[in-house]
Amino acid sequence: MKISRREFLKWSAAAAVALKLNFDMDKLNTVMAAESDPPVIWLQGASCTGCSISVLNVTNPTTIDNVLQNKVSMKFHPNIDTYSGQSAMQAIDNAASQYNGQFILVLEGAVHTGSNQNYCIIGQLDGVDVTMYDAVMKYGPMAKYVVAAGTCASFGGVAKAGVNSSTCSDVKSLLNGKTRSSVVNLPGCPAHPTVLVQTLLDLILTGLPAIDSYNRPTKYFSTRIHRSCPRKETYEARQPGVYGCYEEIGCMGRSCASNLCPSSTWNNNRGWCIGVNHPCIGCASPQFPTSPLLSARGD
Ligand code: FSX
Ligand code: SF4
Repeated sequence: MKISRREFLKWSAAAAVALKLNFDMDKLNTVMAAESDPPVIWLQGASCTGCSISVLNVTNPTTIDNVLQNKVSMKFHPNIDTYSGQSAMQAIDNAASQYNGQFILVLEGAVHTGSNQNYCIIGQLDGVDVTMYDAVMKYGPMAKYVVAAGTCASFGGVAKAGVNSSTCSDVKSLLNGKTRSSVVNLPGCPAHPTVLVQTLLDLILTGLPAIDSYNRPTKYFSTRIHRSCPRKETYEARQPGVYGCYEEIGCMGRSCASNLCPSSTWNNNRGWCIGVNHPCIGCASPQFPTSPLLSARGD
């Protein structure tokens, strides 16, 4: 049987995964994704890595193996790359230089600004510490598109909550006026996997999507959850865990915009917060985390 080089590489990657072999995803993607497409560099700052976990679990529009093998040329991702230390930082720097003005920079997590930005050092390049702030300010202006993945990167989120003693900032405030196009905010704690992957594909295939005043794609953030919630007009629940509408106990569905939560839901369409009998905590809101539920618990 005759197979193409592309098929051979796909089978090799699948076999390597099955056998738990260590293979260089960067080199593989360099070959398999279209070289003319904008590659992706993904960096993590003040986050819990939840947005990366979310994207690794994507099922719609396709699964992560197909994304990484055929759709997106991922030049660097902290959790799936085999690089570490100097070679990781060098890989990021090389990719940014090689694809200057062409790559998509995905930033996950908020960015520490105080104490010389030293609360978040992401690595060393030639013996010099590189902070997340340094990386954002260096690579942000070089990128064709900048995507803020998750509420922390979009609005500060959990990382910036309360008195913000670690001086976290959202991405857009730091890069204001310094990027080649508007920062695209994809809030959600974590960001929805379909929103993340489809937005990357939209950027690659058609360019910047329509965005609202919070820089969110209107395609995913035009509707508040309450508007399409199936619990409207149902029994008013007095506590989580029982079926009903949670308005009386602080549901944030009236103020939180997220088209996919009530429709596509989460976990391969298995469920969503209200669907499993918990009020919406507004995790995609610019004000998150300020849910009355969280305050009531003293968080
Ligand atoms: Fe924040 Fe995300 Fe919440 Fe965690 O990118 S949006 S804490 S799920 O990982 O940064
Ligand atoms: Fe609205 Fe929340 Fe009640 Fe759903 S559970 S109808 S989002 S208040």
